[in-house]
Amino acid sequence: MPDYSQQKHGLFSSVRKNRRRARIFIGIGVFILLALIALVTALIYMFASKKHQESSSSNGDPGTLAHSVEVTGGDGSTVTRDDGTTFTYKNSFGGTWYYDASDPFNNGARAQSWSPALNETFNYGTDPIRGVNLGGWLVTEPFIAPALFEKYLDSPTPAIDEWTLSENMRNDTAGGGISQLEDHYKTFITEDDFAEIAGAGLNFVRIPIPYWAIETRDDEPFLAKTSWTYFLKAVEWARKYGLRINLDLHTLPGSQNGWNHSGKDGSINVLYGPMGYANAQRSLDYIRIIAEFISQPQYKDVITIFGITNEPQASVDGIDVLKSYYLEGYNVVRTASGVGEGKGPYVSIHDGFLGASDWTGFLPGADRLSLDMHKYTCFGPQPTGTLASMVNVPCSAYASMINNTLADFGLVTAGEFSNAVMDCGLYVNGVNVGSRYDGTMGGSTKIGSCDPWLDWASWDDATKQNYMKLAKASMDSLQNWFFWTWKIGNSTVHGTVMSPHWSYQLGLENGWMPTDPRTAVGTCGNKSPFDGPLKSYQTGGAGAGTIPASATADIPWPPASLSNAGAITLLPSYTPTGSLVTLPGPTFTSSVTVDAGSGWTNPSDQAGMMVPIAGCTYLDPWVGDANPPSPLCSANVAAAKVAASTAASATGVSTISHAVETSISTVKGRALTPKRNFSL
Ligand SMILES: *[C@@H]1O[C@H](CO)[C@@H](O)[C@H](O)[C@H]1NC(C)=O
Ligand SMILES: *[C@@H]1O[C@H](CO)[C@@H](O)[C@H](O)[C@H]1NC(C)=O
Ligand SMILES: *[C@@H]1O[C@H](CO)[C@@H](O)[C@H](O)[C@H]1NC(C)=O
Ligand SMILES: *[C@@H]1O[C@H](CO)[C@@H](O)[C@H](O)[C@H]1NC(C)=O
Ligand SMILES: CC(=O)N[C@H]1CO[C@H](CO)[C@@H](O)[C@@H]1O
Repeated sequence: MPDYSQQKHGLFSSVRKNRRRARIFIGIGVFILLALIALVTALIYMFASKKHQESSSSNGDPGTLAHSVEVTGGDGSTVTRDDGTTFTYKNSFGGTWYYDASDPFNNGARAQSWSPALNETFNYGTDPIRGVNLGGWLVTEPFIAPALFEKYLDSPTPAIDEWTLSENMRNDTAGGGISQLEDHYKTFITEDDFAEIAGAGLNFVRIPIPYWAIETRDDEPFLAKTSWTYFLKAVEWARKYGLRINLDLHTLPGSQNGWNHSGKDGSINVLYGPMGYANAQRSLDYIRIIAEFISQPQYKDVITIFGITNEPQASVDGIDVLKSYYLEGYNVVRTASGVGEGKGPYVSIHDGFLGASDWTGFLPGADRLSLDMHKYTCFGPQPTGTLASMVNVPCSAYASMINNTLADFGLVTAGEFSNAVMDCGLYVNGVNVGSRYDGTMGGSTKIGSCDPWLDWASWDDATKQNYMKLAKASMDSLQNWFFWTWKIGNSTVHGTVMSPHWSYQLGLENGWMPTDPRTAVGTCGNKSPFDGPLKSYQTGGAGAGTIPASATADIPWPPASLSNAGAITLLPSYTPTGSLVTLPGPTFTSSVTVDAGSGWTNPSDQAGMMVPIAGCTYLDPWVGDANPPSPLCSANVAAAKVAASTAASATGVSTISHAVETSISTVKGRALTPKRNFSL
């Protein structure tokens, strides 16, 4: 029997609390009901008389009106989807949805009785985060949405990442062109998934989005801006079902890790290599634009965590360079949001795969900084033992580390983990890469066949029970977690899900993921897990935002040099003279006028977008190994740059001043057009 008593918001205490709450609710409920009856009567009367005035032949339909005031409900209630169709809400955990067309930003929904409603305080460090990723949706991945890629496997340039997928789609106008991506956004994740996620006992979703949700430049083939519209739908669906969002910026221009899921498989060009500084400047703008949007009062209580960069490779960039970038990213977010609880999101930084100890003591006093770790065991040496022998591995590997990090660093989340103990699964290592486990990956030695591990329809009860134990051991030891990922799509070639260890939904449907994730509590036998409170500044309380100068002295932005590139002063850089880009809010079909915000929280945050300097030379942002251009800029621009940076360092400002750059572009009398692939 799991030890629920170790959990502050555990099953038993919440039952007692809920009885008390239930009595209060019944009282409030009766009052609301009476108020509603009065309102409906008044509305029907108004509607009927208005109709009567407009046209004596048309009949007002009070039934429709009465229906539209059903704004909330729990288990068994009928929900009207945003497309007007209906379904029955299933949530046996006391969750209530909430949607009122005349008050669409109402945050009254609650995912479960034991999770705070969106308009209540979530006590980070005490209230457990139980989440799933919506991977492969707004950032595609071959192993999550294989059908998209399988269509273009035999093309001259096979689709292996979203870059080549987009190129293939654009060429394939007969097959739907690039709008096939929007079809995927429309169908892969829908409102029903959000309802199901709340009904599965989960209270958070982590949503990867690409930088091209904001814009693309030059010949970047990605579908620009469209995914933002679907992210906005996600926000409104999360709001409706009481789920909080961890927004994860999953791709940066140039790629921060060189992996397929960063947009382009190949080289790292952020904080590394000759375009590493310019791409980071551009990325920080995207972080700023997102932070300005999500910190608005309409959104801040739904999007409460912002992962500013997914999986940068610290061992490649160097930890100090990464720390400089994170400090700048933190400052960018806090400039947008303001400081202290209620002002914008937690700023979540990925550990760069270094482990918690490298981050202990990083930015003490920082306002709501959280550490993100991705815990996979399947990409290293492959297991030779039985599944049963591995189910408790997460307990020994993570439990005390996470426990200590919560006490030392502050909030630590496992932004990703899965049920995979070996690297079997279609495209799990990339398209046409094969697996270590069955020896099909270059350089690997076969341990066994992947077939039985992937044939989930034939798994026996013992196998399912072992995966269940493994999942619970991960959940219990990681404490605040996001399973990767909610859904794996079918392969068209195989007609089924080919990476079963990565799909929460498939596991729920087939009996190897817990239908009540609270049952994971106690799996690892930790009798006194950290359960808060976090230090005051770590939750936006007293002292938040006061970082001692000694903690930042060695990590200036920009750093003095980058790996595989050299001194920053010799690398291409942008200048903040571009027009600001803001993100639009959602539109509502209701005739009621609602303020969806301007897209920008802090009106005094007005520096321009980072754009090329006229007269300077740039490499392709995705260039890989190359020498920086030499000379970087034509002679008169170079002289102005030196004068400007001297002036800037005198005032302690690290970027070239707006005025100087404007005068450069005026003097040169040229448009600020980006230049690429200049000869070296
Ligand atoms: C949350 O919203 C609901 C629905 O409007 C409301 O009844 C409730 O009082 C609100 N709670 C708080 C703490 O504001
Ligand atoms: C798309 O078409 C162009 C022009 O025919 C071709 O050069 C390019 O290689 C094609 N791209 C892909 C990914 O097939
Ligand atoms: C995969 O295909 C099967 C059979 O058509 C279908 O029942 C199932 O819902 C599909 N799964 C996903 C994740 O789309
Ligand atoms: C976890 O941390 C808490 C509080 O920091 C501590 O009291 C407890 O002993 C730790 N438990 C384990 C198993 O490390
Ligand atoms: C080549 C490459 O980048 N492969 C990665 C593609 O994405 C999968 C799943 O996220 C990774 O496991 C691969 O390493």
